Amino acid sequence: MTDSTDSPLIRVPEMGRAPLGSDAEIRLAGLWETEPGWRGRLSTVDHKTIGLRYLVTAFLFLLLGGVEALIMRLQLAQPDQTLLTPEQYNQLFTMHGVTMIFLYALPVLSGFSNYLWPLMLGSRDMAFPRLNALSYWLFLFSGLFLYASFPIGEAPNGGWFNYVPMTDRLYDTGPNIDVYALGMVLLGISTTVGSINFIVTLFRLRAPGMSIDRVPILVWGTLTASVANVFAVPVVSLAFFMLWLDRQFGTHFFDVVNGGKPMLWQHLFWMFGHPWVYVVVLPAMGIVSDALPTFCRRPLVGYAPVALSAMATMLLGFGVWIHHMFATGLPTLALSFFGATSMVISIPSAVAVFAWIATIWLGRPVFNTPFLFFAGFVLLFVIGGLSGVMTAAVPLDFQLNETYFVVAHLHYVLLGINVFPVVGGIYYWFPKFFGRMFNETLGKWSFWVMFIGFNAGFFPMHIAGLLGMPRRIYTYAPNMGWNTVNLITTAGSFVFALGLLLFLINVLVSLRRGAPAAENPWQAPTLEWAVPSPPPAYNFAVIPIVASRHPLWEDWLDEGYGRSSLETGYLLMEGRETLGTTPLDARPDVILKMPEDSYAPFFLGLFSSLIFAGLLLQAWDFAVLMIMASGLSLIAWLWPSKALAQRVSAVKPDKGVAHV
Ligand code: HEM
Ligand SMILES: [Cu+2]
Repeated sequence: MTDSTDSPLIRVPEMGRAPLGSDAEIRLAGLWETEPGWRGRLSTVDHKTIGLRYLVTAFLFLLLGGVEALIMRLQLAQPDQTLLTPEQYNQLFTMHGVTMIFLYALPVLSGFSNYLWPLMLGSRDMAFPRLNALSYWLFLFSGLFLYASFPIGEAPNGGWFNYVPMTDRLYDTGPNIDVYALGMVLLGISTTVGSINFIVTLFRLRAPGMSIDRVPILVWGTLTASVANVFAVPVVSLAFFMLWLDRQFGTHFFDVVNGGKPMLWQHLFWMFGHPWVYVVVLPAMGIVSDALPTFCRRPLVGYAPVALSAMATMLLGFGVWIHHMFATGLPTLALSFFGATSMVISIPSAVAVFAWIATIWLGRPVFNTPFLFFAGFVLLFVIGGLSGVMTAAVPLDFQLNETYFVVAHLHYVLLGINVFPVVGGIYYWFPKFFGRMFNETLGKWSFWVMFIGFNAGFFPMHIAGLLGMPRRIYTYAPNMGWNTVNLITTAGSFVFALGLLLFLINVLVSLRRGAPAAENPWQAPTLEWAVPSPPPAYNFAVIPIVASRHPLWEDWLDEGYGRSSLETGYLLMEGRETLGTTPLDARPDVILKMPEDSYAPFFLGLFSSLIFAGLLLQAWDFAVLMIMASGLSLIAWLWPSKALAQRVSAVKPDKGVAHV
């Protein structure tokens, strides 16, 4: 337990209880609830609403990207098909990649983290609730922006890594690439502000007693990813901005005729792109590390090594980007160095895999739906890891580069390590999100259909690659020997899509008809399961005091840390308030005044997106106007508000009251 004698709090918050229905609880609800109707919808800063919005929006993008993929698979099911023109195929695979990587894979994880972090950490919201709202709106608008030119047949078409010189104005004259370039800069703002919010929240908003070694692994995963984003995203934003300048104003950053450097693009892109791969998998691995133990009825084996492995992966992840460029004619020494680091990076992942397997092995697994998804994930992780190590071998990469082997590998990694944990995670937290249980039978069906469809669809792609089928081809001749594998791949893809559909049906049906869920239907160990399902607007009626890593398992684990105090805690109800604690050992430090709902984030998001629309359409006057409108929204945002001023209490700090 922490000591309060050196607590610098000036106004000592009252300790007490606020059970459901008590005066205090009703007062809290009044303070935190969002206005109903469209006013509330546009102005809310509640992290739970924002989290769900992220999840839903990202899922819609997954469906969109999925439909694009299925159309491509129809075209490739047989040789010499004419469903798509080559240009349409280019746009489809580009938009599919862009959608999945940028509009689905990270945002969906941000959705989980936004919803869950404050609940897991014992706080009433994220550190910067309005910034959180802004980050969502910018994500939504940049998604719409990236899709704006799709209906007129001018969508980005240079592949998701958009290599110059093919994407210079000389070779790609339409608006396609400008949409991609500006859209990515806009999305980059959203990712950056979101990441900063996560970092500050972790270090300042944990419940008292939740020292840094007691946070759930999802928090570690998202923290690591957020730190990486702060370094990686500016690189790619800069690259895309430079490309836009080249295209728009004739600068020569990448244009080789005038001394520009096309290779610079590849370096900048992959310095961002490879860490990004970890950004979209580490939080998902965190989901598994937190949820799997619940179904194994024991704590995760190796908490510290797993948390450290996330960080080690990320650090090494910044030193391997060259492996995307092995075939570009780099010096041999560079090849050996980057080949070696690319192999070394599989070590921390192996640590995590062993930890999960040991947890299953030593536990008493309950084979219900979420468990199936997490166990399936472990298997896919191993296959994806193996094919990854194969491409890290430089000579083999020369052979496999630009073939379907790479397509197979990247889907094992991205679907295996992102989609499966995400769907498992939604099943797992569904009762918490919505206060209802899902249908278990349908859940199991959705898993098996997805799992079988996935392997049938994507495993044969390895073989197509070994048979020499290049990626990004819109059709092939019948005598290449690729007919059977492609037909199986297409059939498998549709089976996988069917499984995903079953999952969605389950969600939609259970939302209305599911049995009511209790607070903690899985008997899980972490704090989010201590509040009602769905959680009230204020999350915690009192800020709890945490004594161990598994606050809800203390009775039977009996680890000797004492008991957490969940019913009695800090009341904090003079306005929207939550407790700020010290970064490492989480001692009470400040009372944080949290902002009220506001329209400013929505309008700032809207106007800044319109700046980019103006740049795209070369409507300079309009862009300037929108810059001014953004400035006004920012002033409205920052306008001093009485509610945010801290009233210093006349009462002297009373050590007894603040005792934790
Ligand atoms: C229904 C599931 C999916 C199917 C059937 C599918 C199918 C495909 C196909 C056919 C291609 C084009 C290959 C080529 O012509 O080179 C492709 C590319 C790609 N896919 Fe998927 N995919 C699926 C889901 C995903 C997911 C969930 C992600 C990421 C999270 C993803 C990321 C990518 C990427 C990054 C590319 C490369 C795009 C490029 O070459 O620029 N896919 N996928
Ligand atoms: Cu890589």
